[in-house]
Amino acid sequence: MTPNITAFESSPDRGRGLARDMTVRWAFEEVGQPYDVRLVSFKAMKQPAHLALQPFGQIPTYEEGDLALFESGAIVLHISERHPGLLPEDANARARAIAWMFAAHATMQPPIVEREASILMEKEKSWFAERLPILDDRVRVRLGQLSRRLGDADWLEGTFSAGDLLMINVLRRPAASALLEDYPNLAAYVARGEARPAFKRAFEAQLAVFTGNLPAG
Ligand code: GTB
Repeated sequence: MTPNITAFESSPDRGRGLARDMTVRWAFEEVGQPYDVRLVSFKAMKQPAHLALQPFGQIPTYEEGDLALFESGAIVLHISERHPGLLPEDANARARAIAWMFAAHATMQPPIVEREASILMEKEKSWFAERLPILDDRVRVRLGQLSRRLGDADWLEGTFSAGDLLMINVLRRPAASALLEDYPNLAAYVARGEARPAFKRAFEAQLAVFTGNLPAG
């Protein structure tokens, strides 16, 4: 059975691959699993049918047979456990790759999302100019730590894993990528991820939703 995911019918990122369906699409492409996409409007995301799948009224969701999942990290973990390619066979290496998945979403992402939300929603506030450097510093602390850990390595734990996939998607968020020029090894790490054929296929697929060039059928 082909799994089905949801994505924005009309993405506010204008096809830049910043919404979380990109993460899931990339994972599918890495493991060679075909998938279907159901596009949803902002209105439909808040209706009971979608809330039954995603209690917070967001995309992406994942459905396959009797299984319905939400949270992009959980979906990528599920895909990685079902198919070879994104998690090492060795139990300890696998556990460490999963630790990096949690690190991406639970440690790196919060200050990045906080900076993003402030830039989007607080720009007109009298205190914004004072707050922004504080938020920048919080992101820089995490970028610096990650940069030191990655060093000259290509990937976080030897071979490319679901941990890298989630981490690179977090670093692609504008609130992080805007600061990456001060961390050349992280900028190169993101570029390496984006150069992967699976990333490119996922990117083209989400872009086709925006341009209207969807494959027939
Ligand atoms: N923790 C959840 C997960 O990882 O799955 C977060 C899911 C989430 O944030 N979904 C967003 C959503 O559905 C889309 S990705 N938002 C609608 C809502 O909450 O009402 C976040 C996102 C949205 C838009 C851009 N953009 O335009 O650049 C980038 C990222």
